[in-house]
Amino acid sequence: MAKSARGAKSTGKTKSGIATAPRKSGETHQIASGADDVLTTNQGTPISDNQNSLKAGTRGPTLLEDFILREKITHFDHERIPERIVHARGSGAHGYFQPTKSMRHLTKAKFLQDPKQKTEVFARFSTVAGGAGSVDLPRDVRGFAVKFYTEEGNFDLVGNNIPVFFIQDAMKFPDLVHSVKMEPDRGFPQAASAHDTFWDFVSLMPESLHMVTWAMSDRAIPRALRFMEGFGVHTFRFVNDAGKSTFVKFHWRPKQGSSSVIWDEAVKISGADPDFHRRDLFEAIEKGDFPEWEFAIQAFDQKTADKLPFDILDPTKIIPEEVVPLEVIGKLVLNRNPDNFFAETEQVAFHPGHVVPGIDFTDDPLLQGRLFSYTDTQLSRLGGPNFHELPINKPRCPMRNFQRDGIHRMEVNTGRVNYEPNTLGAGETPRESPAGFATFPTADVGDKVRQRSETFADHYSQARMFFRSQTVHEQRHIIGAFTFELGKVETVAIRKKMLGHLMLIDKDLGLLVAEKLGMEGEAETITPARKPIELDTSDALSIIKKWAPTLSGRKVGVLVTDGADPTVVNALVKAIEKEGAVAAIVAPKAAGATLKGGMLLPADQALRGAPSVMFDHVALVVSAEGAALLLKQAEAINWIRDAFGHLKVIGFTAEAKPLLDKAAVEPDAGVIDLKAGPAKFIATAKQGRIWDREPKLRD
Ligand code: HDE
Repeated sequence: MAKSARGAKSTGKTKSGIATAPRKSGETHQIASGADDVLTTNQGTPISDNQNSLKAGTRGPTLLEDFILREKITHFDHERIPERIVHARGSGAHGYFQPTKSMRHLTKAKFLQDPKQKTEVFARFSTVAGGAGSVDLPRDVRGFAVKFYTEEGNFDLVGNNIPVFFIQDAMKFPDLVHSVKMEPDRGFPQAASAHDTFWDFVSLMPESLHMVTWAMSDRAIPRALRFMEGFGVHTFRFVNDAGKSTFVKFHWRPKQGSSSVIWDEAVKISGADPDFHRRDLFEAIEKGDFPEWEFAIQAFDQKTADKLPFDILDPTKIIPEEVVPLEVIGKLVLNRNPDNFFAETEQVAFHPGHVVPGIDFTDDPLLQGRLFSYTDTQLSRLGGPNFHELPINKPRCPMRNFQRDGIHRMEVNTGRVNYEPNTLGAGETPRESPAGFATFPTADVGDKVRQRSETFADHYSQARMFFRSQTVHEQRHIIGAFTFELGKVETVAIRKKMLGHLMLIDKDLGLLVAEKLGMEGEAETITPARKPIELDTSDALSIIKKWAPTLSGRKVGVLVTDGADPTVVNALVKAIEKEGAVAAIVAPKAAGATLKGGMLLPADQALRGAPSVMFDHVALVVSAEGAALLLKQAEAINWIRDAFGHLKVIGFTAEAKPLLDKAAVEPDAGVIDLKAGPAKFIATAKQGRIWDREPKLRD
């Protein structure tokens, strides 16, 4: 049962006996502590009293002389560093990358040559708008950043879970971020785009509409970090040994499949478990259920680029998979949790400019701006130019150059020579190498201008393609999200302008949102800079269309009361675990439930602390007396009502019927009697949510 997952925490072994990957990074900086060790100051001076400060008399003033107290308090005062200006809240994990085939024909990057070679990685997932202490499930884009510690230096793929971006030019980034963050006078809302300043900005920047439509979709409320796709967003280049360049777009595809939660669920999860995503990632790795992604590329040449109706340098556009197919070239496995959240997840410094020979940039104006920003931000965030020496950021290959000194320098360089070229370094002095990174030479040079290319001017066609590629259920969610967000906007003129944009994306989308806002006929007429064109829809853009039936990695909450039938509980739990899912026992009391026959079944969670939003599906295995007690508890009725409202499969025993009735559960294909065993419950749950239930519950 799920309990064993908890028991595995400190052993390094999982319930299935799988050992998590051995500790590797930063070993030289780790301090092992034993019971016999003496407490010391940071200078190593043994401490005899860690309870009392030095005072003039037991009731007298504390003395300035107390260097132990001052050292301790000074350190404490500075235990926080400025959080990231964006992507402040994140969760990370270690793992490895392995190519599935050699990519020698396209790139000379050494870590992509040999399918037998594993490269150590650290990945960090994040929300964008909220602060470091905000919740995991706001409606937001998620960062998906991976640091590859390759033998030729670190390669950082600093992407998102949405394949396009809000803006086309780095010049607009501070404006975008200011508009979405808390409003500067009032300091709210935290981690939310549903406010006037964001929608004011969006309504004036039609280039953001494609990404905004993605952000209003279920992609922005993922079920878990493990269930997200990732994208490099910009067009990059691969360069091979012969110096030939090929354009590439990078993709991460979760082996676990993609899934999201429902907005009402997200709202409730934020209260029930603000760390929902962080906990999920940590627990999955801790129990040996290692998340895995396929690494895929879309590779294409200039000829293909020229045929596309968009500019490949425009980061607000995708290249549909149906036009340039994805080629899987490797896999990413996350198999070790950080030892220390601060040292690793907080101090890791990603940078799209961290590339290795064989990978190069394009002139995407957003990417070009990013190449400046990421080093600059670390100077204030990590306090100086030596952040590359922190264990989590340090290349695993040798790092040699003549950069010296600066705040927090850890390396103790020796010798007289700190310049190049030199003759005095005698044999110990690093030199340039022809195999080193060389920028791919491009010929295009133009006038010095501040202008947007004409080829960036269509802002509606791909937003339309995205909306029309969704299932009706997903479209309903997008309409609901726009209605919710614009409903929070107080300035009516902004709403009207947004409705005008939505009409251009898709007339039905605009009309339905207007109707739900009670603003029929109020859309402002907007003349697009370029008339949208009709594009083929793409099934790859829908999460539901790609659903592969599975329960693997999911969590089923089983509500059990005193007197419940142990045969039903055991059969159900066994069947759930056989699918690679977790069965979490939820009981009215934290200690557990005493089953028929007298055996105590320990609870994984007490009902009060585990609302049904924390599970993918639920089951009720209760006795008649147990049900009678639960009938009087709002938590129990909400548990069931929410599970039904969130379109989950609900398994039940006959005794639970009064509870289902009180929770207004109507029989449908997802409400399943467990009398005949768990098979039907499992088969239905593998299909995912009961989407057909939704129109009956919310418009
Ligand atoms: Fe970032 N971004 N960004 N960004 N970004 C940062 O760097 C920036 C953009 C992304 O887990 C910052 O170290 C500019 C696109 C991720 O540590 C900062 C522009 C994409 C993370 C910064 C962009 C991203 C960041 C804040 C427009 C997807 C978190 C702290 C020109 C392809 C990485 C830091 C982590 C973080 C700047 C646009 C992804 C301020 C100027 C597009 C995943 O440097």
